Amino acid sequence: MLIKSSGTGFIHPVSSEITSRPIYEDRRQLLRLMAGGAAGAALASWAARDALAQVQRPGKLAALTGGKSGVAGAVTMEKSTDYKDASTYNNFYEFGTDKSDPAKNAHTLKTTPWAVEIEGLVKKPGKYALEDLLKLSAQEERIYRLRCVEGWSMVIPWVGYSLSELIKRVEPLGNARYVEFVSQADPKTMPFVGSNVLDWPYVEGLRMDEAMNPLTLLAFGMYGEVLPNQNGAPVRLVVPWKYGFKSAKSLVKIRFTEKEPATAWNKAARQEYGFYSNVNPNVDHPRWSQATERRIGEDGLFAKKRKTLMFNGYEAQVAQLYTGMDLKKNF
Ligand SMILES: Nc1nc2c(c(=O)[nH]1)N[C@H]1C(S)=C(S)[C@@H](COP(=O)(O)O)O[C@H]1N2
Ligand SMILES: [Mo]
Repeated sequence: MLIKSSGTGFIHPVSSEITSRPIYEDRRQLLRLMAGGAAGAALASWAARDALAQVQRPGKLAALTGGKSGVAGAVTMEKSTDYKDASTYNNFYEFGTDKSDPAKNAHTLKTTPWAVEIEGLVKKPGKYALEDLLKLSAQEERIYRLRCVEGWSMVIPWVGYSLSELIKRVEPLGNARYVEFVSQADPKTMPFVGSNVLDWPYVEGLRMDEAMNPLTLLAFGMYGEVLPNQNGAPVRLVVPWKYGFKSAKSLVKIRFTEKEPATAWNKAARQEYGFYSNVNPNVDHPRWSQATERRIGEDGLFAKKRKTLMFNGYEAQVAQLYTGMDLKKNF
């Protein structure tokens, strides 16, 4: 997430000048920029992703059927991002910090056998095998926008069920106020675990009422298939009204706590990544604006930006969770 522009001005050209040109023009311009050494990390990573997508398309994964969701706001009418883009432009720092790294490296992740440990302030703690988690509730398809704090977004048809189904089943105690989510951190299969980019394992957290909101999804699949490793197989969280980093991948632990969990990005840069991390176009990231976003894959490299919506467009469903809170302070 710590991207910096090259400062040459090439990253922010006047969009009206280029969006009408065919894609190959964009690509030629990109190659020229790269040859001249002027392109920033973001552009180089885009090119690497693009090359990768052509040589190494992930094969068809096992089908995972989910009926249409009845949860309010759970299906957007917006066009879904191409599978190719959603599975090759990723943030999964355990496998590298470049957007194309997870698709290249995550094949080493061993997703069977898999279990999720439920612990902390809960009546029914224990190790829950993936097979049992899969069967715990009916799978649904949820078409969610995912907005990354870096300024890009995607629309992805996820398959899973509301996390609340699992929470109800394990019966949290009365003093459980937060839920902590812990990702797998295995240095043998995850080449960047042990690097100093983050404090491993990757940890995220939600307040109990946020975790219980029906939109909060425990996801096992996307595009009707099981999750590809780079998207967080075999089970991850998707919290659509928050920045993408709240949606922890490859979960191995769910812990119920009384105190607000210390989360990985908050520990890495407290002033940049708050605990709540609701998508809020009115609160700038200290190093860049959050007012607009680029939809991945839609309009080519130098796309015209979209206006970012409050709570990523899920205001009607979640705004009441934050009544009386100052969301500029609790960012
Ligand atoms: N374990 C783990 N989970 C993670 C991350 C990560 O680096 N490690 N990156 C987060 C960030 S910053 C984003 S934007 C989303 C990206 O999800 P996607 O690759 O499926 O689009 O995953 C989130 N979950
Ligand atoms: Mo992100």
